[in-house]
Amino acid sequence: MLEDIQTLKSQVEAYQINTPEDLEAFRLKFVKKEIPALMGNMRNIAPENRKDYGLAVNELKGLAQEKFKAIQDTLKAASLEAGIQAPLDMTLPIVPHQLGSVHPLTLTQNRIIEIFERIGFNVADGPEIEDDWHNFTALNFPPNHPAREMQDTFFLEKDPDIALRTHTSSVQVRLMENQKPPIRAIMPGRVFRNEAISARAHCIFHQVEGLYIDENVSLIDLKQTLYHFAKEMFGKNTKIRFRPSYFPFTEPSAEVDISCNICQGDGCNVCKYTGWLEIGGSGMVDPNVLENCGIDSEKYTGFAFGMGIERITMLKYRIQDLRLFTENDVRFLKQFRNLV
Ligand code: 2NM
Repeated sequence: MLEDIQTLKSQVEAYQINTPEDLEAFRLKFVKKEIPALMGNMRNIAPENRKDYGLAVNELKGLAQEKFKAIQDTLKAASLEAGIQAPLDMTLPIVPHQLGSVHPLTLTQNRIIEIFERIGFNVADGPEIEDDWHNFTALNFPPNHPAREMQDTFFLEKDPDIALRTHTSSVQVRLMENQKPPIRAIMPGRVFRNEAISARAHCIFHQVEGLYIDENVSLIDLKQTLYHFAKEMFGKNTKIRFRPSYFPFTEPSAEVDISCNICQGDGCNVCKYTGWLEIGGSGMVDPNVLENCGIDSEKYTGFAFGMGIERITMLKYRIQDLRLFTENDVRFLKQFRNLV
């Protein structure tokens, strides 16, 4: 039996190939037919010899494949040199040109900017790496506030005064320090919190915060501004409600809800049968914060608000899992192809 393999091996080695047709004949004779036939003989081999036999056939198969590949390359190179190419079929349909799409978070951020720019807000940005003053102290966070703990904030190991910003309020502090009122601006950007990644949380996410400081700015201005935003973003029938809350940097403070855009307030599993969805927080800037930033709190008042861009995007496009935003699965991303 091993002799059969030897014979075939000699034939493979001796086989003359000069043209693509010879090559195809070689492939059909050895690779497709005779070597597989030897393989098929396995059951006629005594069990104690099967291993050697299998190895020998496999070796022969490798030899034939290598010879095929080597000659195929040589023939291809030769035909290219001679200027012979596969004929171009001008009737074939063209390969469609695939355009990329704008990321859903960018879509939402752009829309938010557009809505606020139209009512007179500027867009500001600032550093993602912040010091304690801009991220916490100026914002009225007491020294022992839980947000200042390692498990909530990413601090620089060598210098605990430096951290990745946990909100874009730090940009608002910089703005208030450097600009005289009236100030009317929003700050979209990346923020960082030391959290485990899940369907609802990520350690990197996006926020947009807004700030309006002038003489006589009141809670009515805050409510109307956010009401306008909600209608522009989620449709003109959207309602808004404020729930009293607490933030270190605002007093009074309120959580902001919109009427559920899925059940229109009737109650469904998205709004947990409450008819309302939380979109962010807000309040009147605490006089301490104004003073910390060099603004006369006797003369000026202001409102501020903050919301998560991921959350707004999930509500608007009914996305169930936050992780889709960072996985770059084209099947997800291309659904936003026609939106700008
Ligand atoms: C929020 C909620 C409420 C806020 C406050 C300030 C500042 F700098 F003026 F004090 N910026 N952003 C604020 C207020 C942010 O996010 C949920």
